[in-house]
Amino acid sequence: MSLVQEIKELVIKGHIHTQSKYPSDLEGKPGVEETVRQAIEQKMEIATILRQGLIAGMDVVGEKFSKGEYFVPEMLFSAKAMKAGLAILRPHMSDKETLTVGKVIIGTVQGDMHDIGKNLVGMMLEGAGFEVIDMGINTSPEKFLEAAQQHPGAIVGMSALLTITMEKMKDVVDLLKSKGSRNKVMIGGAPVTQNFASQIGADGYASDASQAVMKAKELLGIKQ
Ligand code: B1M
Repeated sequence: MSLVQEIKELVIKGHIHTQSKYPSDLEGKPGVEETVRQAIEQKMEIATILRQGLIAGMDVVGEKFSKGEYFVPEMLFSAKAMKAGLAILRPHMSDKETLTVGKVIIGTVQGDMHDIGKNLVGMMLEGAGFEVIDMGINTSPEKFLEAAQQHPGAIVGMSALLTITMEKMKDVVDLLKSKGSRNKVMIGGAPVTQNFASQIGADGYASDASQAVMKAKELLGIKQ
């Protein structure tokens, strides 16, 4: 197997580094970190490592999640492995090689402290080449507006896990509209539905992290 293929497989399996105990059959064997370092030492093109290794791996993970072959824990390991590989690669990337496909501002809405799903969505988006601006939890409509104004082309992504806090999403959409924002808005979280998204005037809804990647690409007109 070529080195880049190995990186892809290691991302799919979520094996971060030699000491990682997950998955148990790979414990003690090189993970994404060591393999990405090796590829850099062998002067493999950075864009190849990124696209055909890390991103290609996360694409497969997204597909597996959509088909119900992977669940949240597997996806989290893969996303962490992808992130670890990206951290090693980043200092070697030129602007051209970062291959950012678009920007997404993402935050959990005001009054809501749940961030596991939001973080997973953020990691999957990064894995797909998006620049992610993470606003954290308990994000007020004003903070979303400020970020949207700083990044006019970015998607504003909101997550809510509580039926009472999902109402805050409407406040953000209304505030953005009242200020003439042209940022697209994508929402998600366990109580959120497509119906609710349509009701409040959000541009997109995604039920899980891999759907979020597809929806973000669709909203920015990026070929899938
Ligand atoms: Co809370 N909690 N919680 N909680 N909690 C829920 C959500 C709840 C359903 C549990 C229950 O009662 N059965 C319930 C909400 C009921 C409701 O309103 N419908 C609840 C409650 C009531 C509360 C408190 C009020 C409890 C209390 O204090 N009395 C309190 C609220 C605090 C607050 O936010 N103000 C509270 C607190 C907490 C903890 C702090 C203990 C902890 C959060 C830790 C953290 O996030 N750092 C917690 C947890 C862990 C949960 C459960 C158990 C799990 C949530 C989770 O992480 N799921 C949850 C019950 C459950 O869901 N089984 C529950 C895994 C995660 C990967 O899924 O977040 O859905 P999810 O994200 C998915 C999709 O929704 C989607 O993609 C993700 C990945 O596939 N998605 C997006 C999410 N965001 C997206 C954004 C997008 C697109 C897709 O575009 C931008």
